[in-house]
Amino acid sequence: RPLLNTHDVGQTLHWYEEVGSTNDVAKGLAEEGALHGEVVVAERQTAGRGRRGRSWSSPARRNVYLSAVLRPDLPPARAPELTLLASVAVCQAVRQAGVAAAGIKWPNDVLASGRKLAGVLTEMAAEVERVQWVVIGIGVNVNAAAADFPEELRGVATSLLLERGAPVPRALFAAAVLTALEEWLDRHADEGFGPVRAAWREMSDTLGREVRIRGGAAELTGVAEDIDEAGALLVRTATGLERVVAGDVELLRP
Ligand code: BT5
Repeated sequence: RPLLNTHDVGQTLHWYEEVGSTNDVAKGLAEEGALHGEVVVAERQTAGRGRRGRSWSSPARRNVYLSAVLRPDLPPARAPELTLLASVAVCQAVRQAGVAAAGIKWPNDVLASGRKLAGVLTEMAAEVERVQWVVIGIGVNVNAAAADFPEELRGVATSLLLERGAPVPRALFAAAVLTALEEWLDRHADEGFGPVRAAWREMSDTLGREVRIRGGAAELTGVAEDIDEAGALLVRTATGLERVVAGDVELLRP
């Protein structure tokens, strides 16, 4: 069985020793007409990005930093489904790599032992009706040791190495992520969001938990009950059920 078991995703690979952000490189390629499934991967990033202008710590040759150009046949309003889909693919690959207890924090984090192991950053360009391209950026801490993280991330971030106690070959792991990503994209194209939603629920570290949501339309606290058919988080608050489409989730109790 080949390492990379895909038709499209990752079959064209743009490899860099160093970039600012793989998402920025992938967006440039997408604008120039890159095909569905082209992937940018880098050994390190000097300006790795999270959401809302936050940064992504990207030490050299320890972790996986990659971005896939996708051309899904979707209206722009459904693009958020792809963030959840990518989180499911990453969580699946992480579990296969031996971290069985990994789970997903809505919308884009993969956690283990309550610490962040991976993040997903989705960006897109759309016309009125149709998505032109989506870039899905994935950062996974693979072989980072505690000392590879900046001070402020110690106790907040973890890696496959720290969770398993043994290193994981990065190329093998990246191939597993891309293979899982394509499997879920194919399934999403054929069957819609339903199967992704079911897998997300099973992998969720968020549902049933008391959460505080910040950075979205409003700040609120309640119990995360479910995700809806569009991937929005449904939170039961003292005053009713709130539908959250964007924001940062803080898990309030174990
Ligand atoms: C994310 O943002 O989690 C999305 C991260 C996406 C990174 C990939 S790497 C390849 C591609 N190219 C890019 O430039 N980006 C993508 P957010 O939910 O906003 O979380 C950011 C927060 O996570 C930061 O403010 C830190 O608190 C924390 N953080 C930063 N680096 C981390 C790391 N390596 N591991 C764990 N947590 C980290």
